[in-house]
Parts: sequence; C-alpha cells; structure tokens
Amino acid sequence: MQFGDGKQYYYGDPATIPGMPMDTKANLTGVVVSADIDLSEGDILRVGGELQYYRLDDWWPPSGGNMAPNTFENINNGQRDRYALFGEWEANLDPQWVSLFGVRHETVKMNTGDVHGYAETNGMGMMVNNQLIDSSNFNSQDRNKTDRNWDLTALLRYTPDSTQTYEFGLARKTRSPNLYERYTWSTWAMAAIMNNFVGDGNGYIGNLDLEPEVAHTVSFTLDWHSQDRRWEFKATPYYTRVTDYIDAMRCTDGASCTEANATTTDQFVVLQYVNQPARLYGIDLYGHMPLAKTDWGRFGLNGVLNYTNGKNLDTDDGLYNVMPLNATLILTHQHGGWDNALELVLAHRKDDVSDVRNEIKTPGYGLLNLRGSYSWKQARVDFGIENLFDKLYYLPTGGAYTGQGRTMAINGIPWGIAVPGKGRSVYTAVSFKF
Ligand SMILES: [Cu+2]
Repeated sequence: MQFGDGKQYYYGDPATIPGMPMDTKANLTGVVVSADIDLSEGDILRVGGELQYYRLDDWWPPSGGNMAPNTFENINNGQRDRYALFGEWEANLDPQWVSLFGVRHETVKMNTGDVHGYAETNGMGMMVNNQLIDSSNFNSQDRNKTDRNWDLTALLRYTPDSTQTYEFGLARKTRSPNLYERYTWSTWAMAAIMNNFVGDGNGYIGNLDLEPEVAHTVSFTLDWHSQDRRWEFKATPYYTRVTDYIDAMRCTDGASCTEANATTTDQFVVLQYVNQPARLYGIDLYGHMPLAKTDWGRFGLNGVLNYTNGKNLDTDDGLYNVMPLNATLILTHQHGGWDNALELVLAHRKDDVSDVRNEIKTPGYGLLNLRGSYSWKQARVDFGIENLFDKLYYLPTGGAYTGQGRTMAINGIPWGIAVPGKGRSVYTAVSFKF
C-alpha cells in the first residue's frame, strides 16, 4: 500500500514503521470442451463442460508496530473450484421464428484454511483490532461450501419481414460469492480497507453465510431497419429481479463497528457483505441514419442511449456503481479514404447512489471528441482529440480517489473525491494490412 510518492510511507510515532507489504499468489487451471452438433437443417445443439481449479493465498508479512510480529494470513490456502455442464439448442422453426434454449449446471466448491493475525492479541485502547477474537471465531466455523447453481436461458426471435425483428428473452443467472466475499475475516478497519475490490475506499469484511446471487431477467428487443440497414433503430428494455443479491451493510460486530461507523454519511465506513433482494430495470437504445450525400462525402448520424435503475428491495437503497443516464451522438463523414466523426458524449448527474457505502455523487457532463482516419489499400492512419475542450469531469463509476496521503488509515485521507476523467488527449495510430 506504499507505492507512489504521494503516499505516506512511514507510520507510528515516531514515524519509523515502514509501509505494509501485501503478497498474493494465485493459480488457475482450467479446461473447456464444447461441441456443435447439427441435428437437422436449422437445428443446432451445442454441448460442453468446463472445469476450473483456483487456488489463492493472501499474506501480509510483518512490518512493525501493530503489524508484527507474525505474518497476517488474510486468505490461507483458499480454493474455488467450478464444475460445469451446459447445453444450448437453437431451432430455426421456420423462416420467421428462431428459438434458443440453454441450460447450465455448475457446482462451485470453496474452502479455506485456518488464519491468524499479526499478533495473537486484540490490541488495546485506540488500537483495538480484535485479531484474536476474529481469527478464533473464523477458525471455529465450517468453511467448506458447495453451491449447486442452475442457469437457464430462453430466447424467441420473430422476423416477420426483412425490415423488422423482435426478440423475447428470459434468463436465470447465478453467481457464487468469490473468495474475498466469503472468507475475509478481520473486522479491523486497516485490514478491511485492504480487502476492498470495488474501488469505493470502504473496508469490507467477508461473510461465511453468503449464498449465491440469482438473477432472473425478462428482456425484449425491437429492431427496425431498412432492408440494406442504412438506417436502423434498436430498443432493448429489460427488468431483472435478483434474489440474494450480494450487497453490503454497515458491520454490526467487531473492532470497527462503532456507532459512528453505523451512522456517518460523509466518511469511509466498514461494511460486511450480505445477501439482500434487489431489482434493476433499464433500456438500451441504438440507432443510425444517413443525413446527406454531398460533393464532400456522405454524412450520417449515430446514437446510443443507456439507462439503468437499481434498487435494494430490503433497504430501498440505490445499488453501487450504476451508470446514470448517458448517451453518445456521433456525426459521421465518409469521403474517399476519409472516415471522420464528431462525437458528443453526455452523462446525467449521478444522485441515485448506494447510501450504505457513502457512494460519491457526480455532476453531469458533456464531452466532445474528434476522430479522423484515412485509409489506403494496405495502410490506415487514425488520429483524434478526445475531450476537445479539456473539460474537468468525474467518472460516475470511477469510485473514490484514495491515491494520496495516510492511505493505511481508513479516514486518514479525505472522503468525497471522485476520480476525474481524462483531460484533453491527442492520439494517433498507423496500421498496415498484409
Ligand atoms: Cu497496515
């Protein structure tokens, strides 16, 4: 955690304890086998299997002060193995109807060994860290988990004529928790913030009782277009209900689970993973059309719009890291070897956030990008300017900026700084085809 000149390296008083080394070793071995079988004209069966063996060790060697004298075992001999079988059947019922059914069963086996902290103590006074309580509690519990997950998809595509297609989809998708969500064990804020894999700067504690999250989605796609697809309009609204969505709650029992941690709205906090029901809905729009054909080339317009709304049905809270309403409009120009574009990127302000995580709100923005390219038979040159007006904006899904200062202390750095997007950037590229 001590990389970069902007970060504090020595801790303690006097400040003589060097930064905190964190080591990880992971190993993934896997194989996928699949086959396509033509059953009859237009009937295709795809079947297969997948094996994955994943091992992970996470250990933090001692560096002094509270971080000594032993090695802190964050995840000791973690394992996450997946055994999957899947099949998909695509049937062209007639020229107008296509159906697709898929099923996948996956067994996920997870386990991890005993752990211990830097010291077999619980700290004292301001330095309470519960290392002994937390590790003993973790070591006394059964960590052997087996999930049996079913995924299903059903899709029906209707093409009444060559200018329109409609698609109806149903899907069930399951995700088992990862090793950090299930097996990180320390309620000490310093350890918990090292177990953040979502970029919001908070501390996270694993949960041995986590269940796989199961999402059921209904979607519909409308695709209208001219026969030659010179103009096209696509809309995909969808609704997803998630049982056992893996969200987080302010921790309730442990070294950092104080009254202040439970109520603050403008600080980093310590959270524990938890299953709660959630729902998402949204719409994706896409379209393009020709504008004009002139002596200087052809002009066209492309557009994309995305909207997602997520909600935790237990707490009424927003879901973390959801992109606000956003759109891209592109004016295109083609003439001879030239292929140019003027892009307008728009994002709405983000105020529907995950309050439990004190997620940062970001203002709306508009950016202009210029792109140009010229192609010869075998070569192509690309060039452009992104963020033409060098506008300062913040990434709605960029999380919290935690790159400077006393980063080992949960609130040793200021809360509430979103990560800025790139300033004006000029790029160029050359490519050749042989
Ligand atoms: Cu540390």
